[in-house]
Amino acid sequence: MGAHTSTVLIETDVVAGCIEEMAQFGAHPVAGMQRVVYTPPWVEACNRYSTWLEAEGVEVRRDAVGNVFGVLPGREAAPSILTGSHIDTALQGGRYDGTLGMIAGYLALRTLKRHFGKPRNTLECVAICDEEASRFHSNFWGARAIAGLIQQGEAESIFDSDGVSLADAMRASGLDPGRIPAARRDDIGTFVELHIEQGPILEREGIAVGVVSAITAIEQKQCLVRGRADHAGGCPMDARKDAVVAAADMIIAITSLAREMGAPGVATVGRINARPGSPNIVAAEVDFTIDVRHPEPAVHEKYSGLMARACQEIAAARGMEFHENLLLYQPATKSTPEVLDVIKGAASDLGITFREMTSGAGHDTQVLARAGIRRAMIFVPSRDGRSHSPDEFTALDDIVKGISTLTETLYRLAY
Ligand code: HGY
Ligand code: MN
Ligand code: MN
Repeated sequence: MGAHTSTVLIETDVVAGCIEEMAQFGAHPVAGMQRVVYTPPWVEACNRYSTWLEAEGVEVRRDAVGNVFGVLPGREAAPSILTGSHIDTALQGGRYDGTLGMIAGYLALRTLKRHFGKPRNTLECVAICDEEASRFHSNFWGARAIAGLIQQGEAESIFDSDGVSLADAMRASGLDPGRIPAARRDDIGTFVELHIEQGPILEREGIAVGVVSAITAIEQKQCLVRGRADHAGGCPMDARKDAVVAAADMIIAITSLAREMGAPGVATVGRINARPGSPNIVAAEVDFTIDVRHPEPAVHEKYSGLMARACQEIAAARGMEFHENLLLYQPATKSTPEVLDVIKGAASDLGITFREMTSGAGHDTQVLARAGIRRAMIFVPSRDGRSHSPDEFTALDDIVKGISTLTETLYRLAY
């Protein structure tokens, strides 16, 4: 690791061109982006990423689940230095979440190869196939493949809303689910992910770059409230077992516990369905999701437990049933101090303002951490803190500072 400052230049118009190009793949007809795994726009975006890399003479490798790697082989047989993020988007999401990190990875490799040639350590960028789980409950699918954390038979047992299995969706994109174990890597030493902040802190403080010291724990559950169907006209209010009313009280209880947990803790009910779902029927069943996050494992565990108990008590008090099913759990993750120091040194020597912060969003980084890979993240500001929305935006000037910090970091790690 050298102490030199590579005087690299990230070209603003090239950055803007890449963002614009990727936004063509999966533009939602109403607003924003919808590029979900193993669909035609996703395939086109992966192909374009490969084309960019090949045009720079960077070797392209695609793994069994469709992660696309650009590889600059190193002079020494040392662990790879990897950068990148996910190529899929949230439902009606924005242009920057994930996409910016994989673009940044490509631009960093391109710049380093052009200026400094062959690295000492193998240097790689990656477009990770699926992080958002927008189509399947696939729970960081791309990063889990790399970390060797996909269970045997899992691809056959997860279905999208049309009943298509993840395995069949892979086959439709030309991928063989039988090969998933081959995607596992044990030769990655360090992962550095650039991402938008998805919150308001950097913008509010006028700071260009966030250096992420920890990522939140995330738990998602599918909840079911079972009451009783009755006639909306004939059944008196005090004789009902209304699943919608019970679910509403549960959601209020969850929200007030989240406030008690305090920042940066949060809880969200992002999806809710009532059945049979008719204006003239008291609902027999409601299902809803809970997403609970906190970067301190003990606080997270305490409040997740309190929320579950509150729901059980609300159901029991009305003679109703409440069941919950775990959809996703990612433990909180701390960044590797040595990698954090390299990022801070890079930003500092480039004269770029930065601060340490935690991430309330989940990231591929925390899954790769579970495979023992050294890691840290670089955040760039999000306008008005907006994300998972078509309104996501980061100013080019900030993006260039973020990518410059990333490029310098990779130079120090790999050259
Ligand atoms: O939900 C998350 O935090 C991530 O953006 N998928
Ligand atoms: Mn996201
Ligand atoms: Mn993301």
